[in-house]
Amino acid sequence: MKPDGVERGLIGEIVGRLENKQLRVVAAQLRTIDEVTAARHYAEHAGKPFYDDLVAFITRGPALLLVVEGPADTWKVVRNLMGTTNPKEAAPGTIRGDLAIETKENLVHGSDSTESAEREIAIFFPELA
Ligand code: 3AN
Repeated sequence: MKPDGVERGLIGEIVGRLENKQLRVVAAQLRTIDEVTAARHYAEHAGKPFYDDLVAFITRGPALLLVVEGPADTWKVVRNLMGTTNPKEAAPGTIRGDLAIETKENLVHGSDSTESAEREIAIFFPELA
């Protein structure tokens, strides 16, 4: 959960949606992400026009880092719960569709493949990797 979700007091709402779907929270930490870690995490976006704003946003206050567990391809389940990147187009019923309106402040990040889940868990929870 990105800093906007924590600032807006949406921890319970968003974690509740994951738990209601029967995903298990297996690691959680409230942490202000530093710039070096943000740059590792968002390496694929380096050089894009929104990159500097994205790093400033993701480091501006505590994020809630979560690892959730479920059946095979849980990353897809999480992405479906999140809704599309642009909240203006995200379906009602999704986190972004119901709770966000601008792409820049879209509340949540979710790994987009098994490989990125492994990579991102290693960045944020090296003790689990
Ligand atoms: P998602 O978070 O849905 O996986 P990505 O990985 O394409 O989307 O983008 C990562 C983050 O970069 C997004 N959550 C959003 O904050 C930001 N972002 C992506 N595309 C744009 C864009 N066109 N304009 C502004 N910010 C963007």
